Amino acid sequence: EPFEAKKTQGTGKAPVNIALSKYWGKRDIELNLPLNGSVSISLPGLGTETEISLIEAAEDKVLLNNEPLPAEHAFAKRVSKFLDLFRGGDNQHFAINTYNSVPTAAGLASSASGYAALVLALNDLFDWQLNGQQLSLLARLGSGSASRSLFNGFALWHKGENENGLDSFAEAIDTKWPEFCIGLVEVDIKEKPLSSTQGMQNTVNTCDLYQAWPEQANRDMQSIIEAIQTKDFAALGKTAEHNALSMHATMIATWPPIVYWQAESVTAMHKVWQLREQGIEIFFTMDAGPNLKLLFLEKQKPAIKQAFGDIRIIEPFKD
Ligand code: 2P0
Repeated sequence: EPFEAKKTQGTGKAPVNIALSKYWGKRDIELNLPLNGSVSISLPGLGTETEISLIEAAEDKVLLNNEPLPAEHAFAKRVSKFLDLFRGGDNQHFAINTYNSVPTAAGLASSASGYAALVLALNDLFDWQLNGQQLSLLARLGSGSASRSLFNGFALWHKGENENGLDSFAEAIDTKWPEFCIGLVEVDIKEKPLSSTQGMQNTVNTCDLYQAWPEQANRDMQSIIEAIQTKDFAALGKTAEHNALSMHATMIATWPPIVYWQAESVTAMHKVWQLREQGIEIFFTMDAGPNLKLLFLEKQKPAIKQAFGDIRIIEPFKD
């Protein structure tokens, strides 16, 4: 009996992740099957913790950071639709309490850690004892990038070839890189104006430049995997920054245009390029929001702090 609770409450915890080569565009919208593979790094200490239990009620009860959400709230609706996959019967509903230690939807993908934590909580509640690949596959059904949040360190999400999606899951790349640092330049943490789900749909449908994307993305993914394995930071940084800017180029060439950048985002980019001209190895990546994520090695920390002030610095293999 797959949907019989083995305990009164299940819990799960998962980190957010930042893609070094990005996921942008689906070949199957229902199953969240991507048009290209992607590689990410998880940020320990930033993420989601979720508790889940079964209730006899007419609908699910969803709490976000202890705030009950109305059933018609977009987040509650999306979670309930995902939970439809796991109901034992019509009157079987869930109470979910989910805590985010990142501002929701600020471009630090909380949907990624959210669905990964939710799948871990379900696995705990129902005692499925699934492995990382199986958990990743289920998390992908909630949100594509969630497939990568089941793992610490670097993760690789295989695009997969099958229509059923059974080969589209992520796995850990088991290279540890203690000197690897990420700096968070927070330009704006307000809710983003357009969801990634809608944004990538619009891009696939209206952007002529998008044709070139899947091929570049898959090439970048291979380069980044190689750079991780050989600890070639210059190659990793260059490929990650170019990949992010290429993704944003497809967004900008979408109609209606998708421009997540703000003026301060561009100012921060120029700062990165100036530092590079001075010989400091620093690169950036950006997601569906205005914030920059700086990529650098530990030895550059003083220079980064001097240039960017008191930004949050994450050391994924030390924190
Ligand atoms: C990424 N992003 O690879 C890319 C880069 C945003 C920009 O994955 O529709 O929230 O839930 O599968 O996973 C954000 O997209 O989209 C994302 P859905 P998701 O991190």
